[in-house]
Amino acid sequence: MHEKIVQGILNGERRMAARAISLIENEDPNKHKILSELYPHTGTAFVVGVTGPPGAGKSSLVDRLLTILRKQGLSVAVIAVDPTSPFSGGAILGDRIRMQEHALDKEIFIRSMGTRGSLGGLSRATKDVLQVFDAFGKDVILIETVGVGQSEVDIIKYADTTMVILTPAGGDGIQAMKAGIMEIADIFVVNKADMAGADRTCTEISMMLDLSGAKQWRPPIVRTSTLDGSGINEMFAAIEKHRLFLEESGQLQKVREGRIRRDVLDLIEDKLKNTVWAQVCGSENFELTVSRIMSREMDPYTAANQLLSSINLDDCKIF
Ligand SMILES: Nc1nc2c(ncn2[C@@H]2O[C@H](COP(=O)(O)OP(=O)(O)OP(=O)(O)O)[C@@H](O)[C@H]2O)c(=O)[nH]1
Ligand SMILES: [Mg+2]
Repeated sequence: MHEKIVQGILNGERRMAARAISLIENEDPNKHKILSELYPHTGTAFVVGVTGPPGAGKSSLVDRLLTILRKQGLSVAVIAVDPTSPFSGGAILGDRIRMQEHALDKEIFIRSMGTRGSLGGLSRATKDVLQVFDAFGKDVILIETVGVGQSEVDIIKYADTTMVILTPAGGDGIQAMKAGIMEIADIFVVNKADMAGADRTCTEISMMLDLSGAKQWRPPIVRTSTLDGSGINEMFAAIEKHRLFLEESGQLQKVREGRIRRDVLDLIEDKLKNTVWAQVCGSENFELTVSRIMSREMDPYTAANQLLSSINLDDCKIF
């Protein structure tokens, strides 16, 4: 079955790409074979992450960006990651409405992902779906993530260019904003610039950038309004500029290499952890050991040592 899917994807059959994505979301055992065979055909898509607080206008900006990218003749995929949504396998209603016009375009693939059906973690599933779109021949992949919890930091695991979307109303929030978000941004977008306070938000971001010291790339701050489309061309130009910077400075290679290194280590770590957990936590010996430690008959170091020696890694395989 997997050969048919792989061939279909390489031939540009949308239906087969959708099949592969469902298999990924359901942690189907065939997923690994498909992804392995697709892998030699990946690495050409440019991935743009769009993150920011709920309601900042991420989907509206993605929609505007789609129009520009399509005018350039590029084929695009959109992955909307919603860690708070229990639904997956279709478009989130709001996004579906917002991107309705594009949903009919054969060169655009829009996919929403929620927590359901991604047992291996949303981050892993997102990465796998990216590979499918990449092999499918998409030139650009846009990933929208809501900036809550870990997800906004996760985005740098797969995005080549990360745009952080803020709004004037969120002005106070910028101070409170975790340092993390400043570090991940390659481009700042102050959306809803039609509202009061955009100047102040831009100044605040600029000041924070001054404080964070000189870097090879200083993230530009772009003001946009999706109501009248102002600043959208500038936003696209900023993405282009960053892409050129990555390519010309050799950063793109470097970042992607680092990502591969971490990806492989993550896979090993996850697998090891699950194997060890299953063997240790499930054993009667573990409960006994815990009570021995409680009564000071044993110490945690000695206990860990003993438990380690009983771990069997023969079946510790990814697939
Ligand atoms: N005034 C104004 N409203 C905007 C602008 N862009 C988006 N909005 C509105 O802001 C609301 C949220 O827009 P979305 O594009 O759904 O924002 P989002 O960041 O994707 O939202 P979530 O995915 O729910 O986090 C909608 O009601 C939009 O109409 C803008 O430039 N100006
Ligand atoms: Mg959205």
